[in-house]
Amino acid sequence: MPAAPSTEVIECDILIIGGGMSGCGAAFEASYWGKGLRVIMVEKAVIERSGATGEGLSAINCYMGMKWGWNTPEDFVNYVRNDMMGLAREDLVYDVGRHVDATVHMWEEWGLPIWKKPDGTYERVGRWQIPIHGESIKPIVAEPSRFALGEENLYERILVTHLLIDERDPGRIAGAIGFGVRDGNIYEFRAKAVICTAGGASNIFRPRSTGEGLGRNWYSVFDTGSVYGLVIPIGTEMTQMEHRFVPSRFKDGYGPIGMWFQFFRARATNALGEDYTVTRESELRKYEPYGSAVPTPTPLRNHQMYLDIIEGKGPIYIRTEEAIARLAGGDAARLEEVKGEAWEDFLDMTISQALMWAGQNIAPEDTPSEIVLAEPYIMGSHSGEAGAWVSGPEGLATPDYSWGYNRMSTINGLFAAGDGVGAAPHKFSSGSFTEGRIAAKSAVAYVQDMGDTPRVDKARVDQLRKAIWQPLKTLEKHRGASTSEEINPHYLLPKQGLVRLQKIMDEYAAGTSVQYTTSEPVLQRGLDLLGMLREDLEQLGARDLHELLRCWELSHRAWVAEAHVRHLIHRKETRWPGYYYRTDYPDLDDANWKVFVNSKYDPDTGQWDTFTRPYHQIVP
Ligand code: SFD
Ligand code: AMP
Repeated sequence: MPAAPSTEVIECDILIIGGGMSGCGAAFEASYWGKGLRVIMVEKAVIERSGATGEGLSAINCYMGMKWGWNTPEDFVNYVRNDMMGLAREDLVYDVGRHVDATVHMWEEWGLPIWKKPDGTYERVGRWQIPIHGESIKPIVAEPSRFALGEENLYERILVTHLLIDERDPGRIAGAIGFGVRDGNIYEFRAKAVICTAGGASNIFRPRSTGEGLGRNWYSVFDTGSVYGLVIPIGTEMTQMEHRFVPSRFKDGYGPIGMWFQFFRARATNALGEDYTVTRESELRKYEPYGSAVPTPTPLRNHQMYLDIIEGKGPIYIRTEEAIARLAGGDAARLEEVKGEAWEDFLDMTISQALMWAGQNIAPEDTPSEIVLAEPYIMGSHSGEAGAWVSGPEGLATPDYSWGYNRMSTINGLFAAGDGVGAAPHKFSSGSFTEGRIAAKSAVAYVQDMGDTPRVDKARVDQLRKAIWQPLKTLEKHRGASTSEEINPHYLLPKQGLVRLQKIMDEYAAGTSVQYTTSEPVLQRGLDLLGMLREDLEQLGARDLHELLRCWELSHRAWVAEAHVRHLIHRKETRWPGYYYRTDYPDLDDANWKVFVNSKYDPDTGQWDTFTRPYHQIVP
């Protein structure tokens, strides 16, 4: 390990951070519109298998089907608004809805196999979802983006640790800094515009899978909250950071349930054989007008299952055997086909679930499978809406939702997409790629319109270079103070810090061990403990570059956790039962809280400001 890393400086016009779904969309579009501009992408892994879709997908969950008259963007806004229990940025959601089909058609041209009916129309899983043979969705989507950028503009295996601001204007972006996870060099990127697409956050909360199961989550373990952990520290305004997604999933393998409920039309029943969506129907009336929405909003579906579980009526089983028998209709050949589709769903997307079936002797045509509510995830692209507060599209955004370029954050020149954009959920893979395209087109316009070039502050860069490397030095300095590298009075290894963060979040911020409940005093105590953890993170130690990566991922996760807790404290109601419950404010309160909760961290004072912004209904 070198005692001090060497630094490479890279100058560009547009810097894309993260080569996942939205990053690939941004690269493709920026390269198209930005002829003559230098567009660079930096990714901590290798884009053909990085991010949430690296493990494959079995469906595209955001598709309007406008060419077949299935849905309009207006329908989509109505669906998303209800699923979020009334709160979404309708300008942003509409914008994704009106453009997303074009993305899906382009992916099909690139070779993505979409399931088709004999008449050539796409098969459908549900109203918005279409099935795909999607194990290779990521390489199919990444390759054209790699090609569009040009090999010399793709910097892989570099973890971005911090954003850089203009030395004359703290409200303006100037680039980013990080280190090579293989070569150990520091990379300083100087850019006129930055598009942050570094993914949502898993492992903020103690997962249900601990010990021997650690590392098995629903959302990608490689999504470490960097999209938030990068933008919050420079003072970007955030929205809905209290929101989380608690997915209902096949137990332990984390297999998604959407295909089973919608395509196979399976029921879920409790130990008494009851279907909670039937027996708990009246519970929905407490949450009108959202309780009557079709489909029932995701948190309320969770809430119905939750009530069965806390009343001791579990386990909950998804009745795969019933659904397969019904679809096969007694035809042996059809049975084989349906069994194949059932296994493919998981082999395409969550192989661990197929392994779980094999390991537990589960044949889905014979045996039902247990489902549970998983630990919370902080994200902005699935059924969660945490992220940056961004400017909306011209002609759709109200004046208070618009301050310039579409998808630009409150920091000039800093754009976001995918999990990074708040209050605009249900984008999934296709919508995230689409939002990357939208952000990139605006970033090109921003760069073309801009006057003088931002300048990075050299003193700040020097300070960051030292800080980035510090965990390696800390460990080296104190190595030998005990007989085990893992137990040392002077440093904390990143895994130890992660476990501590997860314990705090689980117990104080409504994780699984407290059945998703919390209250103001509990959250305040959690915030105190997070403050102490933050202090101790200064003493992180790393034995090698891999652990250095883990240190900085943990730092990003800690920012996400703090923002989440501060937002939870601010919103004094229970808007999303089934995601979390404020025991001190157990009801949904539309009269006072049908507003966005926003926050801003002040890098000069270290203080946070949390406040509200109005919700506007833009689409009837
Ligand atoms: O069934 C840094 N998703 C599903 N989407 C669908 O359309 N259909 C499905 O079937 C989906 N399902 C599903 C999904 C995800 C997962 C994990 C499973 C199942 C098991 C959701 C989508 O995948 C998701 O919405 C999008 O991928 C979000 O896109 P984006 O761009 O916001 O995030 P990303 O793709 O994870 O990319 C992030 C990239 O950033 C890199 N990165 N690079 C440099 N420096 C740093 N500090 C970085 N931090 C992160 C990452 O490596 C990555 O490349 S189902 O459950 O609904
Ligand atoms: P999941 O597999 O849970 O990630 O869900 C995939 C897609 O199906 C998402 O768009 C979900 O919102 C949707 N979905 C899952 N379960 C249901 C359900 N019971 N009713 C309606 N939509 C659902």
